Amino acid sequence: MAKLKKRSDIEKAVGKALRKQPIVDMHTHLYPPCFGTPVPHRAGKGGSATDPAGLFLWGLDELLTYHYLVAEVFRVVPAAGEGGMSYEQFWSLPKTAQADHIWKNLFVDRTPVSEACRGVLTSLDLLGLEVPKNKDLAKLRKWFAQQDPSKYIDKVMEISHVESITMTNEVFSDNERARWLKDPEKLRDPRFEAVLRIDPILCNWPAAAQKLNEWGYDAGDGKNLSDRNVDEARRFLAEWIDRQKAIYVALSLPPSFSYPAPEHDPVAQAGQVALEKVILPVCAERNLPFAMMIGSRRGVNPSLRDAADMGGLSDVSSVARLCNAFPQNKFFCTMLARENQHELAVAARKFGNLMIFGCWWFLNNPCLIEEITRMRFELLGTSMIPQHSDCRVLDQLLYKWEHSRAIIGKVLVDKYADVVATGWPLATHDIDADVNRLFRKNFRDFLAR
Ligand code: FIX
Ligand code: ZN
Repeated sequence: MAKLKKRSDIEKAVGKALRKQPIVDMHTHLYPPCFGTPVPHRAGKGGSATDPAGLFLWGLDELLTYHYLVAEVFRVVPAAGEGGMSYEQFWSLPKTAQADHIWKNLFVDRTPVSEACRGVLTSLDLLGLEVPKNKDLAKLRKWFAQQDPSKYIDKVMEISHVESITMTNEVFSDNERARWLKDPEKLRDPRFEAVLRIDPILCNWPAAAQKLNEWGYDAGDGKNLSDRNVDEARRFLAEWIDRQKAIYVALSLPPSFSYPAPEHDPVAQAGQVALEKVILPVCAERNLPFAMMIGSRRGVNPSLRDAADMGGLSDVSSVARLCNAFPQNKFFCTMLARENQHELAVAARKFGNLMIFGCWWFLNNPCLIEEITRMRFELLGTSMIPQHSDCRVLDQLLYKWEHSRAIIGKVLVDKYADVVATGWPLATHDIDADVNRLFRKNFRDFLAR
């Protein structure tokens, strides 16, 4: 097998490997059409019937009203005062009018240089669609309205090279829960895998316990967990893992999350009991990883709804203590603060049961993906999962993976060039194997371990 010596040959081999590598996207908020289509695309014509609370989001208007762009439009059109648009006014508009407002203010009146704006343009470009000279959306809307939703999913997955989409299935969302209770078999789509999302169990046990009691599990008073309450909460988790066929269990946590929980905080104390006696034992028994996404400060500006949150510095030592105290458990972890990334990568060097993943949310920007990926390669080699998409709208798979793939490829080329400079023999199949690890195998192996 020929060895690669010149940088240009390495670049070609990395480019080729990336172009043919199928991706398993380990964290998204995407759903297939069987979870309901909120817009009347092809209703009654082979497409799913319209369902206002449906969870399958796709197409131009969803792309333009992504919460990243909602936050950006309120920076340039103030929520109060002359020439502004209040939050209430914005949210009362139909989706197409919200999209028109965002399009006008972020794409027509200004140059769309932010990553979220650029993302819309990349997605349209990859679909072969031209942004009309007069920037009128009518033609584009017509094109999207002609798509068959299920075939369109195939098309987006093919262009983005995504072979499997991992959902986030929120059992504490009434909307989603009702769908699962109705007929779980009707919610299976081989292109999508489920993840049981359980934030309130750890973050707000009193509220979670109240819900569990309403749903027929004896979860107790929300303060203390008796043996019976623990058994019942375990039963709840196990039943939902089965119902969803979940491949892991996940939640997001505020920057203040600490393990052990602070003594003066009874809610955090109860959460810790739920973690130690319910979540981790069930995950261990089922051999499912527990994913912690740490650092989201929720509802900083509630009027922005999904765009209301920001981030903060988290405590990596708590993650290390959990990995140490529960060696029989497997942990996925990502953190939202740039300042946490180095310490988290160092923690992953200490614990084989910790798999770090992705450049989450406000880190999913080219300059930060590059910095974080480079640092991870240097500390962990290829034993990590460099990216997930966090898409909420199907078509975002196109841009999120296109942008990340290019950056990960660029960093890989640098790392290979450094190794080759020492005389190390590097072959194309080594590159193919590494790329496979990064985009698919590390995730699958960790699940199977
Ligand atoms: O908690 C999460 O999974 C976050 O990724 C989301 O809640 C967040 O709103 C998001 O879309 C980030 O990209
Ligand atoms: Zn997410």
